[in-house]
Amino acid sequence: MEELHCIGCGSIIQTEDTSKPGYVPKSKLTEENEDIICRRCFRLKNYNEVTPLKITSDDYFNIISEIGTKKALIVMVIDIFDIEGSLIPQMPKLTNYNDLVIIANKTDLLPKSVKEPKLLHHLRKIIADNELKPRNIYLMSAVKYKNIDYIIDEITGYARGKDIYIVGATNVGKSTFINTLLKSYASSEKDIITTSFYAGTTLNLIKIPFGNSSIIDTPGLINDNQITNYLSPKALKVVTPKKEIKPKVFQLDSKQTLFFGGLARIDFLEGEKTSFVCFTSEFMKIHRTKLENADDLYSKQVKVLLTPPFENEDDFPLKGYTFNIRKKNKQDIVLPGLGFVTVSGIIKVKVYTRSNTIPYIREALI
Ligand SMILES: Nc1nc2c(ncn2[C@@H]2O[C@H](COP(=O)(O)OP(=O)(O)OP(=O)(O)O)[C@@H](O)[C@H]2O)c(=O)[nH]1
Ligand SMILES: [Mg+2]
Repeated sequence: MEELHCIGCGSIIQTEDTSKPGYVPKSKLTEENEDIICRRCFRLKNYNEVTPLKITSDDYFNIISEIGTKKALIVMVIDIFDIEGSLIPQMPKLTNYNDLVIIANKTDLLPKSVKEPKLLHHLRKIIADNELKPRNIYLMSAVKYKNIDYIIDEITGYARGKDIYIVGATNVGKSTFINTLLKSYASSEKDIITTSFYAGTTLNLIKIPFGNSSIIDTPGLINDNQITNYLSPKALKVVTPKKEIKPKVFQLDSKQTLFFGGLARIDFLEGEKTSFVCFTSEFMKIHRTKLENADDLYSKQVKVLLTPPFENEDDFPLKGYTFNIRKKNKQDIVLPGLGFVTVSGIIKVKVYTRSNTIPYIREALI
């Protein structure tokens, strides 16, 4: 039988093993078998039901290594809400130093007051610090179609007829971008590629003809420091913002603590009373308490009052990092994958996050 691929996730279609990618019941295979989708994609598209199934990093590197053998344009998509978690410094090496372009997606989640030039300046710095040398960097919202036409013009210009590979960490919106592009340019009416809020949706390359060349969706790299890879579907729904983030403001005295569910914590150790402006998902529960009660509260209330994580889920040992903030300008305390908290003044804080996602301080975005 000729090898068939699921148009939703790229898996090779098979009829033997329901627990493996690409499963389709034999009875569903027809003579034509055009645009076939596997059971997992069918359930995701129709019932938004997740069948957890992830590729291993070995699979990922095998799949992605194909790109290194070609002359291609590499488009790395990152998540503006989790820049550090979604940037992959080793991408040029993995793709044999083909031309690179970087797109920062999900800009619709940032408050409108964010100034794009400032954001781009900030991105350029992080990208350079990671020794990446893209031909260009763009801001985009794949769901809101923001900048899509301009970006498509630009990347087809850079590609000059070569294939275009859309790469990046899981869940940054690679497949959503391609669906948007197909709806704008190939008058496709519905989403062709499966997308979902759960990380690890695309499982293999999906090649789509585009002008004289192809645009190719790829699976996401599962990044150790990306919090989305550790959360259950239920927890992910809480930490992922659905719309423009409206900050929540807390006036704190020193010796007070903020909990972000049971996923992060900020202790205000020293400094004058100041505001902590929290840019996190609208569903995130932020709980204020006295520092002296914080340890006790966490041990009694994690998974109860402090959620996520929820009952029966893995709980995260939190690890603390101390920062002395002494800058005149406002600074952001970044809680990777969860958002950021803007502070000002000379203060000392201890910031706790899950051990693989390390918090850091940056110049305020806003
Ligand atoms: N707010 C917002 N959400 C987006 C945007 N683009 C994608 N998403 C959401 O991000 C989630 C992941 O999107 P996908 O397109 O499946 O991401 P992917 O990079 O293909 O993910 P994998 O295939 O798992 O590597 C989905 O819930 C999308 O709706 C965007 O521009 N803004
Ligand atoms: Mg995908």
